[in-house]
Amino acid sequence: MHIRSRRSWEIPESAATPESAFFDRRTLLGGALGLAATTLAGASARAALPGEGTGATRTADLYPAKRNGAYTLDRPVTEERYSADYNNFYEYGTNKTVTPGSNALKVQPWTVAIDGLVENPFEIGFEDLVRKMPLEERLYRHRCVEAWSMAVPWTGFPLAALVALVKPSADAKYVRLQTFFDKGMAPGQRQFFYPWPYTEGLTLAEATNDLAFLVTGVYGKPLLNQFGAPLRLAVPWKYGFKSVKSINRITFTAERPKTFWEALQPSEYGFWANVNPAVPHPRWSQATERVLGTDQRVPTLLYNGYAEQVAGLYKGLEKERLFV
Ligand SMILES: Nc1nc2c(c(=O)[nH]1)N[C@H]1C(S)=C(S)[C@@H](COP(=O)(O)O)O[C@H]1N2
Ligand SMILES: [Mo]
Repeated sequence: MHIRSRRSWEIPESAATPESAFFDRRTLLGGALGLAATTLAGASARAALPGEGTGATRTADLYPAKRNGAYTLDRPVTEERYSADYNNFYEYGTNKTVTPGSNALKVQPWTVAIDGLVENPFEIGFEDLVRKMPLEERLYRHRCVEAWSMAVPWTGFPLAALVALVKPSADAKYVRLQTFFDKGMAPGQRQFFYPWPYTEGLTLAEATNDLAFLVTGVYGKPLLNQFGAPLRLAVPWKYGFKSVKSINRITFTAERPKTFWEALQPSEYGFWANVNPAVPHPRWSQATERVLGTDQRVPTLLYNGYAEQVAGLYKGLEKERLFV
């Protein structure tokens, strides 16, 4: 499954590919079933170029959105041809080439349910939701736990704007965000040993921090499927696995949500997962990162460079495993 030609710049991750390494072990157990599912996906979806397979949400008129100049970068924006061709999206396979398979993701119609401990639970069509929200473009860094990174112009709206709309009740302490669950649309979800649907969570304080962003587009147009269309999260001070894709349910809870990766391997992928170069992953260093589209490794920054905005969220939580 992972046998394919690699470009030279991809090699560093073969040493540090936590999610795949874990998967490989399980695949041996899953055996033929896993293979059959993957082959099926390959057969039904012809190879697509980055840029194909989406735009189906009828929201293209909203792009490009005005850039919010408050969010700047210390590095050039990663070219789309790199970021759109090197993705983690386990619903469509465990190597980085998910674009052809993710053509099977149908984003129209798409409904988002907002429920749990809120005054105003509701279900809303994706298009209606986007048209209610203040769309803007922000330049964000993204740091995968596997030690690669990119810098992208996301379009979306603050998660805080959604929280304000639904009015969580006093006992709501966390926000759980979930990906769709549809084995017909995502062959990876037939891998029964994964705790589908992909689930992530934030404290309410994190969710209402300015940086927590619900993303609907990138590079000045609606999200391509492989980026997690039509709606994904971007929490750039945390490792990339927190930025859950293709969200269709957002639930406010009193208990800390059990996340997909935490359920699989809690010692390696915890709830907090804040970026910290000084705290190594149990199997590799997090001190540096390879920037997609380059051969360069650059130093990784505390909270991925966003310490000023988010460090205060963690006062009093020093006993927690904030950086794993
Ligand atoms: N539903 C879902 N969301 C997901 C993932 C996934 O496999 N499934 N992978 C995560 C990981 S590990 C990373 S690094 C980012 C990758 O985002 P990108 O492919 O847009 O770069 O998505 C995150 N969100
Ligand atoms: Mo990741």
